[in-house]
Amino acid sequence: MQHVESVKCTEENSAKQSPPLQETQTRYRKHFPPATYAHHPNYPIPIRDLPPTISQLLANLSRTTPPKAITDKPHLDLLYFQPFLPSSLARDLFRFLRSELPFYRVKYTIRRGPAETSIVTPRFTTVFGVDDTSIFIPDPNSKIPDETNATATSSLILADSKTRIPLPASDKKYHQRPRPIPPCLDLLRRAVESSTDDGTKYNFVLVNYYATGDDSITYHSDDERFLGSNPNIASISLGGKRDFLLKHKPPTGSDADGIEGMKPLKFPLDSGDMMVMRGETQSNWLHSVPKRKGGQGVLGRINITFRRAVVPGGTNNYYLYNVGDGGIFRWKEDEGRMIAAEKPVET
Ligand SMILES: O=C(O)CCC(=O)C(=O)O
Repeated sequence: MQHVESVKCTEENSAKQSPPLQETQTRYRKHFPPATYAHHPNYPIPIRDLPPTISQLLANLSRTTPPKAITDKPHLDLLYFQPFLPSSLARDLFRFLRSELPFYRVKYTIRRGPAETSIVTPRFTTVFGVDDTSIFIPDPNSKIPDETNATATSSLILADSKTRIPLPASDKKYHQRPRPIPPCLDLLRRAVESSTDDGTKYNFVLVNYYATGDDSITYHSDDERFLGSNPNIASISLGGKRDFLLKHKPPTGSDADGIEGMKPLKFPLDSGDMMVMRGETQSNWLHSVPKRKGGQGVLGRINITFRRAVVPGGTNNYYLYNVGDGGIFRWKEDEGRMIAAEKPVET
């Protein structure tokens, strides 16, 4: 979705952050020793596979605390996993994804009356996936031996999901080339799908990185038609704790009773928590992660949402607002910040 951000924010935001120096490259390498990478022509960089220390835990998640259903407000249907991932796994996954994913600081313009306003998204973003009308399938003509995860990803091509006929290069359905969900996020997708057990199959992963407490997302709802009606959205938090606010949309007519004057709900989402927004939540509620002074904002926070887009409009929207047309940013461990990188950064 295009979130029209309330505050114009610049890339200096990312450079301004001054967390204490985290760890050196060497210590990071030692923690996550050399591994395999997923390659794909539509990826800007190869994307590292999860080290076995993380993937084994993810594949064998056992639930100690049952999720809490929150349905005590009009049209609200939340499932709150507190936590979804144990804290050490959440910490390792946070450090891994921040270091290994390509991020963007997307710029776009909006028209307000006669004036064009330029917006810089006040957080880093990235996205993978394709809507229901297409599917990634192994290229039948691929010469690459299909032995490892890495080569399996590199031979994926887009096809029509009904006929499984490959989309020709000339196809104009997508404005940007969709990227298959890399194995490191696909394992998480599967863990989410089996934990929620509601039959939802997600085809998109959107990742936000809030570098400091100055990064945010304004009130919005993910109520676009391209998600179908009453979409489920599963949202995982990693890293610094940040408040997640929900408020009801302005009531209409007879609906006002019990809604007017209702205070926003506040969930201080911690590393490893998962909030699943279900049913009528998107069509009736707005959510946000406001800027935050002090607290854990300085630690950085990753948010991962799993969604299911049903038509190509969803794919075009997600790549436009989460990849855009600028260069990539990569986490630089020894500087403790994201840096603009035209070429892959050695880690
Ligand atoms: O960071 C979060 O918890 C919320 C993210 C969100 O609302 C979105 O990506 O639409």
